[in-house]
This record gives sequence, C-alpha cells and structure tokens, in this order.
Amino acid sequence: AVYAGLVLLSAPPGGGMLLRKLPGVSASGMGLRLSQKFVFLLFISGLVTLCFGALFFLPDSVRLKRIFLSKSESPAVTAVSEHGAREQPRNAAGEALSRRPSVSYEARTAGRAREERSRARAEPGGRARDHHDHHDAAARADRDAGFSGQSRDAFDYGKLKKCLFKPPLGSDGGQPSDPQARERRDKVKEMMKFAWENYRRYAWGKNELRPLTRNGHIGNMFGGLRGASIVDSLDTLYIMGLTQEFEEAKEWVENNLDLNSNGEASLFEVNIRYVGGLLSAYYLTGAEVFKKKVVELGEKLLPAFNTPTGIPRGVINLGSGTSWSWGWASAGSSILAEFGTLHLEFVHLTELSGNPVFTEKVMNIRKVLNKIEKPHGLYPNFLSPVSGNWVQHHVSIGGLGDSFYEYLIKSYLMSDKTDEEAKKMYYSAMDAIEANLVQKSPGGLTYIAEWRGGILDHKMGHLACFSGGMVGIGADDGELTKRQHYLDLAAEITHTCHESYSPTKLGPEAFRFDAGAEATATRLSDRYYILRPEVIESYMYMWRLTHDPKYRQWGWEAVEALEHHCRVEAGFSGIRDVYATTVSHDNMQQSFFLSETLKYLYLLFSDDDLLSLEDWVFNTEAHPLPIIRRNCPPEREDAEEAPE
Ligand code: DMJ
Repeated sequence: AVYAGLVLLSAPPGGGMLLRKLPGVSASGMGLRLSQKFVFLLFISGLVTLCFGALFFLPDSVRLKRIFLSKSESPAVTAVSEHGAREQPRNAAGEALSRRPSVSYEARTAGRAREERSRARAEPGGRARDHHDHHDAAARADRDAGFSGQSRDAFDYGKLKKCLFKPPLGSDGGQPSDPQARERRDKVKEMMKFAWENYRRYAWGKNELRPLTRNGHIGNMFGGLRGASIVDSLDTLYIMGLTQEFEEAKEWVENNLDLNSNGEASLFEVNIRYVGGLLSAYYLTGAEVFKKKVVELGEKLLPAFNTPTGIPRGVINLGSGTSWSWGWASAGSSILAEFGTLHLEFVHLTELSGNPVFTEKVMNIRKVLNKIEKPHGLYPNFLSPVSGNWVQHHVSIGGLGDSFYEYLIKSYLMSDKTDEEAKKMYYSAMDAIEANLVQKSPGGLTYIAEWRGGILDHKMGHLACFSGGMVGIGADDGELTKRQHYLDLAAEITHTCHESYSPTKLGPEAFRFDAGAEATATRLSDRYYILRPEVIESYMYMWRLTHDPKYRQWGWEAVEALEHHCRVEAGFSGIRDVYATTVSHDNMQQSFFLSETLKYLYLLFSDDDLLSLEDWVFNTEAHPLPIIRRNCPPEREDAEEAPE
C-alpha cells in the first residue's frame, strides 16, 4: 500500500510536493470516487506508519523515541539485530572503526529521571524504603539524575570494619615470624620505596615513570586522567607501612586528581586501576575523599553501557560520555576480559553510594552471557554489543579472556558465597576449559592452550599464569570429589609458569609447547617481560593455600632477577628479551608493578593475616576489596572494631 501510494506524490520542477492529477481525479479531494478515497487514505496511513517506523532506524533514535514513547524504554537485554543501521563503520581491511559515539547517557535518562522523581514524591512514603530495592522509584530517579556521591543511606564504615574476621593489616602488620621471610619482605619493601621515590622525583603526577630517560609517561589509556601510579600504589604503600608516602599520595588524590578530563579512556583500565585503587584505599582507611572520588568516577563510566544489549563498549570519553569499540576489535565487538572485569568494582560502587545502577549494569552483562549459546561451553573473546552475539570463536584464558573467569569465582567469594549464579558460571566454564583447553606437554607440563574455532594453539601467555592462583582459590567450593583435583591443577599450572621463568628467572610474554618447545618463547617478539605480576600472583595464592616453601623460594628467585635485570638507576624497567645475556631495557615502570608485582611479593613473605583471604578478594589489579557480609556474624556485631 505504501509503494502504491507513492506514485501519487512527485516533486515538481520548482520543488514542493503536490498531488499529481491522474485521469479521472480532480485536484480537490471532494471530487474523488469512494475507491480512490480509500486508496488515498491507505496511502496516508502507510506514510504515517513509515515515518513512525523510520524513527527506529535513525542513528540517534533514542531521543526521538523518548518524545514519542515517553513511558517506554527498550529493554536492556535485547539480542536485537539493528538492521545494520547501527553497525560500526569499517576500514578497507574490514576492521571496525567504531568511532561513532553512542547516545549520551544523560540525554537518554534525564527526562525519565525527572518524571520518576516527581512520581516518587507523590507516592506515600515515596522515599526509598530499602536502598537495595531495585524497583524503588526514588532510587531510580536519583540514579538516573546522577548521585554525585551523595548516598541516601551513608555507608557504615564502622560496621564493615567490625564484621571483618581479622584486622586488615593482621595482628602485627603481617610480620612473619620466620627471620628469613622477614628479611625478604623488607627487601620487597625497599624495592617499593625505590620505585616510588623515583616516580615521585621524575614523573610525579604523570601516569608512569620512564626510568631511563627519567621523565613521565602519560599514554592514552586513561582518558586524560593522571597519576595512575599514585592511585595504583595507595594500598601497597599503606599495607607496607610507608606512611609518609601514603599521605603524599592521598594528598595528591585530594588536590590534584581531576576527574573532569575529556579524553578517550579504556573502560577496563580505568576501572581496574583507578576505581579499584580508590575503592581499596577507602576500605583500608575510611578516608571520605577516596569514596567521593570513586563514586564520581564510577558515574562517569556509566554511559559506556548505553548500547542495545547493555554490554559496554571498550572506550569512553570521560567528558562527553560518548563511547565506542576499539578499532582493532573485530566488527565493533566488545572484549570478554574487559566487560567481564567490572563486576567486583561495580558491586562495591553500589555498596558505597547506595545507588543500585552500578550493580544493575553488571548483572545485565551476566544476563546476556547466560542467554547466548556457548561453543562447547566456552566463552569466546569477542561479543557484539549491538546484537549480543559472539563475533569470533577465539577462546583464551590469557589476554582478552583472562580476568572474566577470575571475576566469576571472585564474585562468588566476595558475595560471602551467596552469588550462586557466579559460582555456577565459574565451575561450568572450568569444566569446558578442562575438557577443551587443558593439555599436557610431551615433557609432562600442564598448560592451558588457546582455542581458535576448534583448533588448539599450543601457547600460553604470561597473562594466563594468573590461573594457577584462580584455580587454587576456587578449589574449596568445587564439587567435593574435585577439590583435590583443582588444587593439583592449580599447582601444575603454577609449576609450568615457573618453568617458563628461565634462564634469567624472568618469563617471556608468551611461551609455546609445540615443535619441541616446552614453556619457551619461540618467537623473538614474545620474549619481552614488562614487570608483569601473574606468575608471582599464583605463587602468593599457592603459598597461602599450601604453605609449600617452594613458592616463597620461587618468589625470591623472581626478586633477585628483578633486582639484577630490571633495576636501573632511576627505578625499575621492563626488558626486551628474557633470553638475552646483555640486557636491553624498555624504559617503562608500569603502574601494575607497584600495585601488583610488589604487593604480591610482599604478601608472599608476610603472615596470612595481612589482608586475610577470609575477608578480602583482590581485584585483577591486586586491589583488595572486602567480602560483603549481609549478616555480620553475631559475635562480631557487638565486638570492638578490629584493631590495627
Ligand atoms: C594488569 O593490569 C592486570 O592484572 C590485568 O588483569 C592484566 N594485565 C596487567 C598486568 O599484567
């Protein structure tokens, strides 16, 4: 009917639309016959339908939809095919360019927020009855308008401290009774002090130190935010008792951490380093400044979730709220390890702010993941935030996939073992990984291969070496019959990763198990070491779980190697080739060296009550977050606050 009607319209040479005179039809509608009137009416209604329908195809249709459909909102989880209109632009190689911003979060929500706020006020008892009630209209209204760190029910820091089983810093700052461990721990503290002082002297306020050229590095990962090494170091300084350094860092956050930046940031990196670092600093010290900053920053990340599925895009402009996918990610996809590594921090943002939106966003990610079919039960690394479908069947427990799995088990642990969904997802992912990826090399080393559409790539990245620790901390809550098996698997993976640390006792970025290789890098381009923590992280967890002295011994080997190969006059640097006899430095002291590598080493040589695993989980950047206890054990409710 619409196409038939279109013949009635044409543009005259002078422009403008008019009814063309057809045989037997007078220009005035009055002279039309009944059947002609019917056709005309059909045409008009078709036209209206077409225009209305077109709203849904326009790139910025949400705003228009709001005008026409003010009460309704497209559901967050819709595996919609957006008819190609929302597909990302591509370059000649077919890679997604994906720089088209998504609709601004503020614009989308402001009107709805206003409406809901007035509706909430009109309701009897319209104030929030329970800040965990996700359906509370007032809560939603405040959420959408932006909480700006003003929580309706102030977070009870005193209660949190009381409900910990152990004081955060242990009974004596985690001081080990074994004199050798004490000496080694002191050495690690000295390394931290050295790394910090050089950063402070040459790169203060920049993101990272360039120790050879003695200047600062800003980079483009943090969207104009500065001081990544400061924020990443706060908790390490604090637990090591580097009080003056911690106070300086805190003062910088207070006076200089400017969140009103306008650059393009990695949602993942800002979350794990800045959000994670600030959350930990708050939980350890109770200083309000950290809470205020972290909630404000968390709000700035929310627009990244503004996609048809609610799966966030990887890059966000912190100023405008526009977001897009990485240019290198195939077909405008989002990366599993990025959108899957938000849960711990976002749940804590809700805890601190009383604002449910953060938790809702990450719970929605789960919902999407649970809905789609997984090849052999595995989670591929690339997912379209538009359609909610996998884009490529590449599976890896290393880069692009890694911390997604880590956050499943840690979500369960952080929920005081109440988050059954996370538990189920973790153990079924583990089943799939064991069935499809876990391999034994001819030399008897256990490793986790990568999977490309069913074909195994017999390599393991340094990043994948965190999995020894992960499988270890997940052992206790697995099926009874599999607990010992998980612990053995964790020990085997950690052993393999230790084997890769040779001959310099530092390990390459990736190592292989084919063509005669046994945990060695076969490509020149894989031989670098950038001060990464993952192998040491697994030593730390395995030490806590087994107290097998070999883990402390392996950790000490790494300390000596770091001192020997990576320490330069003005800090620590990564190296270009772990097999070379003459060292070549990369001139970068990564912020994760201070937040993770040195912290895990320090914990390895400390008593287990320093940041006890009964009370804390570490985010993927080693920032400790407290286990959320809905019900504080009764004996602790009335107890004195856990003393420092
Ligand atoms: C850190 O930023 C985090 O551990 C992340 O999960 C992976 N990469 C680095 C350290 O290697």
